[in-house]
Amino acid sequence: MKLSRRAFTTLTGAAALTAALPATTARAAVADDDGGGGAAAPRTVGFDRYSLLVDGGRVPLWSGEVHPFRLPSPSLWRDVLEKMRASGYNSVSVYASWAYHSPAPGQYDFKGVRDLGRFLDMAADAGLYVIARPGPYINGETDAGGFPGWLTTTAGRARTSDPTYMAYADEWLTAVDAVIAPRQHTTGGGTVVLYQLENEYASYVTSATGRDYMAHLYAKVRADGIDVPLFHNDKGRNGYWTPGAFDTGGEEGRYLYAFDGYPSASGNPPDWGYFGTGGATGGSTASPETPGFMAEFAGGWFDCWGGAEFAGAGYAGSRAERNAAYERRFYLTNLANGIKIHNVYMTFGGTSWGWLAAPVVYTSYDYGAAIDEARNLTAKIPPMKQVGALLESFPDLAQLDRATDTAASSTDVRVYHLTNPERGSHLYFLRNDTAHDAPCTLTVETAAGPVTVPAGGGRLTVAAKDMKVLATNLSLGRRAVLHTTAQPMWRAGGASGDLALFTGRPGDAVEIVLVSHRRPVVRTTAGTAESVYDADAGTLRVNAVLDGLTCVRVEGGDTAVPQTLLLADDTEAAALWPRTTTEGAAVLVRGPALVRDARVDGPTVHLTGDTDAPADLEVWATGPIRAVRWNGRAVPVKATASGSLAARSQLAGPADVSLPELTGWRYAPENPESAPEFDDSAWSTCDLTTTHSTTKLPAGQPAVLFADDYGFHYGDVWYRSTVTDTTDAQTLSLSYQAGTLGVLMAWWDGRPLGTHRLPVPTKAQATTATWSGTATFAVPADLRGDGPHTVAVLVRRMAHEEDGGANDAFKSARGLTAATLDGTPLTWRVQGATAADPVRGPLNTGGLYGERTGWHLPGFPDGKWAAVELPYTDTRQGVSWYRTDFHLSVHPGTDASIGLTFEDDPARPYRVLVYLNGWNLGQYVNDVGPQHTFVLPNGILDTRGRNTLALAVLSDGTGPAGPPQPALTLLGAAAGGVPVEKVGSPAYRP
Ligand code: IPT
Repeated sequence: MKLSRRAFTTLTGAAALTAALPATTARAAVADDDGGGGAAAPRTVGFDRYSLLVDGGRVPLWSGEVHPFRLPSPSLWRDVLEKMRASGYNSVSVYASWAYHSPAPGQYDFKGVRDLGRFLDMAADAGLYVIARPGPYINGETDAGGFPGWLTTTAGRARTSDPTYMAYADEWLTAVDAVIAPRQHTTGGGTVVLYQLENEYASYVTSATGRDYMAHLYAKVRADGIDVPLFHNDKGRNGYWTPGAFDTGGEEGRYLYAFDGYPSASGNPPDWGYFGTGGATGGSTASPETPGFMAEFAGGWFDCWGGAEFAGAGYAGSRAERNAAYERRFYLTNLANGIKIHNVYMTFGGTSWGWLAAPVVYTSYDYGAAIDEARNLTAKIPPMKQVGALLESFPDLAQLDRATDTAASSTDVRVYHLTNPERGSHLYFLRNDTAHDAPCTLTVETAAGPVTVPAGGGRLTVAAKDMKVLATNLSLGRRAVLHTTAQPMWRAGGASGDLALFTGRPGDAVEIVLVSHRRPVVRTTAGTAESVYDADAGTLRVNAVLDGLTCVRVEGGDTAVPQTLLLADDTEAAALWPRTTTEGAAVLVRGPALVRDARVDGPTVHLTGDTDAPADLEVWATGPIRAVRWNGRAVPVKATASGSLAARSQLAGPADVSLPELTGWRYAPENPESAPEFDDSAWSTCDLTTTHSTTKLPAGQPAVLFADDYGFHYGDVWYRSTVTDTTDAQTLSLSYQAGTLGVLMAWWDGRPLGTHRLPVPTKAQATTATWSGTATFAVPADLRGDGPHTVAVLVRRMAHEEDGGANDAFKSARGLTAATLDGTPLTWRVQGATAADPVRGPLNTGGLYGERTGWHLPGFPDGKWAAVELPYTDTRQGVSWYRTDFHLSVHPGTDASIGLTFEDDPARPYRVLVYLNGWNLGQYVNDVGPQHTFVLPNGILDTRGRNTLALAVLSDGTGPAGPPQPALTLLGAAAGGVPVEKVGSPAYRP
């Protein structure tokens, strides 16, 4: 074997890393420039066909989707963002929901839980680039796909060049762009590097309507000062809205093509055609001059009411279906296909609190994502961290061409062979689609010619339904890898030594061959490894079977600076936290559940992070360090043979969290609206005769009854009608539309007539059906006769449809659509939610009497309500409220994530709106499910103080309505966390 030294570049540690500087470093550099008064280098975001170019340097984006509006506690945004950065993501992608920020035309709210700018600032502080996706249309399983309720009543087709719609869209864009523009990497002080114009806009691709709309959005966003590259998210790789497809004012070079992918997890990962396979477009990507850009790729999937999507297993089922091996197999296939901007939808799904959820989903939007709804890092995080660190620390992956096809010795293994044209490195992505492990050998290209690996004999294994990356000609800084069968994860170099980390499945036999023209000293300081020096070839071969952590120290030889090789199996890698500190030095920390931040100050490493149990702490650094501080406290350490500092004793885990039982319940029945004597004179009269709804006014109906047309956009609506002569009255017929699981209840002179409910969706129906129904009730014989008589109707309207087809589906009516007594229409008054809560926003409450009167709020005087114990058995048709206060005293150093859990006999037909301190945190539907636990976000939940819980229970009167005794449940606990500020929760005022 003969080694050509010139076949690949061996860069020094510092130079090799500059191309992939994390955003914090970039920000720090700018701050210095400003402070020093010197001319700052121009800040640019561009791209070529390989990758994004930030300030001229290649940056592949490894991004995760998070929706600030699905976590109504700004302090916790920081928690999630820091967890992402620590877990290898370098970007976060965010939808902004127009509806969430706009209670009415012309009104835009970016305060409190709606402070999008604060979220973007936190992302920058955490060192994450931002992909901004503010709509106007987002979809995202949100009510009306993110369109505000008030837009349902406007003229003109949405998502087209209709001038009325575009004027409203402009209004939103003006408001949201004022938040985003100052936070761009280019012209602002933040890290926004990309901006999405529209989402899966597939309906008007070939018409002027669509082209004009897209051109309008492009011009509008530019006029608002958005200067970073713009893109559209194509629903699958259709080649829609590629550069040149619409007028970008001659700026094709500042517009990118992007697409999304949600392939079945049980099939094989698809190729996207970038490297000439799998595409219908003649062997190239749909947009050959722009980098492969996956604006969304499935990081899980959503579940529907009734849980049909995961056979009742809920989001645990989603997480099992798209697990860690799925992530490796599908995401590495994406990278092998040349994707360089990769966004995983969702990475933290959060909660569709209030009335945010679209008809297709229930309250939890956990999504089976890598970070769960309770903010825990799941088993899906380690692969993300492994790949994220690989992309960030090995510039080889930022620029890849397809290389000569090659095959492994086993036909079970599919090989993608790529090469970096500038660095001479080769990457082999090996995938096994079979259900059994596949041992094989592979002939790889190295600077010393072809080598069949493992060179030391035996075979390498690609696990069943899994994928891994092999590499050759890879610089570690001062030394170089000729080939490795262990997946490289991270490297860093500095004065005290170079560090390199490799990973794989537990039990994997791996081989790493280093170039070393002179014989080095090799010591295995942790675990077991075998090393063989070949003086003729000038190589050092290291073989090991992955089992926890193996540490091999290579000293002397070609350089005096030691090289530490760390070989970690996945289990061990989960507790390894590589960090490039703001000073440019790098540390690798082993042991804790999370390392949020690392700072090197002289000989001291300052670390912040979390432990979820007593944990080891061991620190490697590329510079000379002597002391370690953890969350502000000095940790006694000793130097190890592995070149690290290790804590002399374990870090403490979290304090015990004890949660009180919920007692002291107070009870009040509601719905005075059903009683004949109720005064509805202040309600709106249903007197409109025209509507912009896509639902036609039913034949024979003199007036529009749709709730939206009277300004009631979310939650429950009441209707009342007075009937005079009903001597012969027989049948009351009530037609309504309400979204999945909608409910209608009716009363005649205060007496319950019954309940009608829309069915639980099947898997197929969950995303398609409109959900309307007609209830017919017999007029009670003893309540006929001379009037007046009163009909009262409550409609639980669940959500507006989304508008994925750009066909105004979100304008489909909600509430009553038609109402007749023996064929004769009635006249109605209607009432929904009163003025929007200025703090909690328009989606927090509907039109229940208790909601209109403040029964959900802390401080409401419930002293005269009846004291009850739960479970309380109430069989009324209608609404009842239960309130209690509870006190928590979680240790201040503990981040406890707490939920509220309901368990009951599923035969009981009732549902519960859960109000914590006045915030509507979701809807429990006892006889449908599948959600039983509701996450109570800290900040709204006071973990060291008093909280008010109010439950609004809606029952159909056919059986015991509960509710059961709910329990506070601990969903996660860590010592550490972020400081949590209280979310404003205004109390009741008479
Ligand atoms: C894609 C949407 O862009 C996104 O908003 C969300 O709805 C996601 O799906 C599903 O969670 S649409 C894709 C499934 C074709």
